[in-house]
Amino acid sequence: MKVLAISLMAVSSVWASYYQDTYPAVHPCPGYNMGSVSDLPNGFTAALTLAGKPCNIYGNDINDLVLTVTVETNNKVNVLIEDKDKKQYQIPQEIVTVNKNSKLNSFDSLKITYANHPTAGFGFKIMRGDEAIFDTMGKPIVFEDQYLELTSVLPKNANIYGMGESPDDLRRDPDDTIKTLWARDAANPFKENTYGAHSVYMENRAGKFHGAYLHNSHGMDIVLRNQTIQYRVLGGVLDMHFFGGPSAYDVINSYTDFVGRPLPIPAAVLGFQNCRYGYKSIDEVDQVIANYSAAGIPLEYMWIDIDYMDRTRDFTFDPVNFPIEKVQNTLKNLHAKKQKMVMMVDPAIQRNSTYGPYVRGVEMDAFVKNADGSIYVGQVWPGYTAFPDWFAPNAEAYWHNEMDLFYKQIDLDGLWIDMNEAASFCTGSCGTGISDDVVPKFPWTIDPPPKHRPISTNNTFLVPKYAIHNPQDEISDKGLETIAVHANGVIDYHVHNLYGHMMARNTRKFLDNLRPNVRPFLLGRSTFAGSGSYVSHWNGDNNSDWKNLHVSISSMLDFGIFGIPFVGSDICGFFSNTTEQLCTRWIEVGAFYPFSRVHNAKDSSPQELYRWENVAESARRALKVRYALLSYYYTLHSFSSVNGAPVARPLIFEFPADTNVLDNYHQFMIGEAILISPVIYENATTVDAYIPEEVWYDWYDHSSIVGEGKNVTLNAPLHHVNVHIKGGNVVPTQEPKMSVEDTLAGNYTLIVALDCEDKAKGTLYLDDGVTYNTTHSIINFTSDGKTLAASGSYNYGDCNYVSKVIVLGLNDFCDNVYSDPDNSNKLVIDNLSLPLDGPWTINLF
Ligand code: MIG
Repeated sequence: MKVLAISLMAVSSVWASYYQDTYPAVHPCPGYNMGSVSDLPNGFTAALTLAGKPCNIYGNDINDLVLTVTVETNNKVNVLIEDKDKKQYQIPQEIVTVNKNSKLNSFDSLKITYANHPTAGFGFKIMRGDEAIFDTMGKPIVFEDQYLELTSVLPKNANIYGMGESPDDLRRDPDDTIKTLWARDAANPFKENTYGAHSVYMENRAGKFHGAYLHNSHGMDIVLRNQTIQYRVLGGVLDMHFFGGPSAYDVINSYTDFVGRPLPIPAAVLGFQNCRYGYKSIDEVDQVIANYSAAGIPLEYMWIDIDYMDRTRDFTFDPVNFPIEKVQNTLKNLHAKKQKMVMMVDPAIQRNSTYGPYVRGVEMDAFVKNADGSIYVGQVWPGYTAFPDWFAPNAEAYWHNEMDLFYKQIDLDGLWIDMNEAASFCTGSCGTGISDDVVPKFPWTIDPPPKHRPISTNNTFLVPKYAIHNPQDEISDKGLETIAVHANGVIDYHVHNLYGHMMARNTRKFLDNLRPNVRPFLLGRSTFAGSGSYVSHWNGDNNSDWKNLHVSISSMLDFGIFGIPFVGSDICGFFSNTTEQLCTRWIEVGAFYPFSRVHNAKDSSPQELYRWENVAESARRALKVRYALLSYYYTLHSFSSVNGAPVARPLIFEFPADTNVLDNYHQFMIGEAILISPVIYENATTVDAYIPEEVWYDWYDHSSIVGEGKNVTLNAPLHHVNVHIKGGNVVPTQEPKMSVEDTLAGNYTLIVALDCEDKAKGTLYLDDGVTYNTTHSIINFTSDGKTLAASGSYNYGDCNYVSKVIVLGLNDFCDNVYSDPDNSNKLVIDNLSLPLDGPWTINLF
């Protein structure tokens, strides 16, 4: 490792934009001066001292800081700036378990340079070769108790991805982006903050990627403007981690190596799933299940929302509409057909002196408190509610016991945790002072709607001086109040963004204890960095409109960056009434989301896929493609859990040097082989699809297109979604059946899609699809256009075989044939029985 101090010319820092309204043109804060440097085994440390008069812009400047730089592997650098007294809140390792001992080593190497700038104090640059990928020189660091600021210059028109959760264009607008990280129960607020908090971004610079992650749980804005990226954080410390590329996958590999790898998924969750909020009875649920079968649409998981609950209370069953015996019967019937069931559980526990989960929570001291030690009482579906405090010593025992009692009633195949921002409908502890016996009548509504309380301006933990761009009157609105107290004495202000993550972690642990060695299925709404190790995710309450269909693609791709690759949006849209055409096109996209589930809001008209013949037809067709590719999806997810690589990928990840795809999110790829070019505009019957330079083969008729790095108009009549296979890949496919299990039990057809050099390769990962620690096989297929060979590790005894090989692109046509509608370059070899338990090589002709 080389650490090198560089001398700097004075750089005048001209501040515009956000300072214009409230601050003078020159930054008001002095920055910090770095003292002498001491070497550490993998880096160095130095004192930082406030370089001038405190500016106290949004808090109190902290005079003495400690800088610790660690080069953990040559491609990962950590710059930690913390207060010398360590009073600022830092995320404990037992909440977000970061890996401080990375073994990754093989990527672009990074170095750090630093200096004391004459007018702005300490600054540093993260260097990749001669290029600074992060550069704070001349931008004073601000470090106050309730405000941190860190600024780096960016190139003009920078290509920044990530930072959320926020429905937005995939590439964040470099001139006008404020990403607010503050978990919020908000339905499809375009560009604003919603459920999760992920302060990681990636940049594509001249074809190479790098990434940066701020490990901090506080509310923050990350601002892209004036060729800078600026972090404005409501507290904690500056704990920055930089990841070299050069590929997008290298960055995500390093990032998920640090915060946690995506959890391995059971294979069944790759099947299609149906949900809605508002099923009136278990009989209606039974009817929906039957209707799917009758329509010939595969249904792997049926979901039940809070409707099953007795007066929307957790862990209970409505005795009239969802009696437990009937629900158990539905589950039994589902299992008989290799189908499964998931139900929802919310964190909020009804406050009611006769309700067991509340009484036990009080006894075990497991709820979030007010400052005076009384229980914090908000409002959610069942009326006044308490909230499990995941910091409480007994929280785990409490929650696991309640979950255990619940699972003794119904032995579910998956669990859905919602409202864990944690959402609450009133601001503050609005039930405090009302007796535990007062239980609002069901259905409980906020009537009259609560008036907003007068905003307290003197408590800066309620109203911090720096107002993050959380579009509510107060940051406490819609959730726990920021001055609510956790068991360790920490107020929610510091840990708000961790609530969903902690609930997920705790719930996952329960599921692991319940069925040791079985991969759980857990879906969570509010997530934080590293949550992918515990939960999968859906993108929450979208709307049934075309823009939301489009944004569902970027939201899915964002979560690939966040390390939660098993993700999808509510197909056909949650709020408002979908239309036949929208739903038809939406399932053509949603069939390819890693997590493919229809979901609908309570008051919206029904949209199960069999409701319209056009929707049903598109569903059958698109899901056939998905099911043919189940083993391909499963292979991708298995690698994801090892190296973080997203399953759904933007084109820019696969073609990082192609500037035409920097902004592209109307198409996406599944792995490196499958390109989806869907219709996302109303009434369109063609798609302007960008076809990167490579040969591509149409999924359905195997005709080829030699991509020229241009848009091509593809036909897309109502039931057709364009799917292409990229030359250079061997794709394992199977005959689609009505269940995942039956599909995966079939023999394989290998599609050998040759590239212009007549080469192709691919991988098939095999295991039992259910347990951890299972033996597995990783089989690599390679072709040179003349032979096809299988080799790899064969520990999972699979008795299936490859029964068919389809070779595409046999003749050397790349240079002179634009397309090959007649399939003259295709060869089909049938009636094979090539094993999957050992290597082989065949001649193709
Ligand atoms: O505020 O349980 O995002 O999927 O259907 C609504 C009812 C509460 C929000 C979830 C949505 C779910 C709904 N929930």
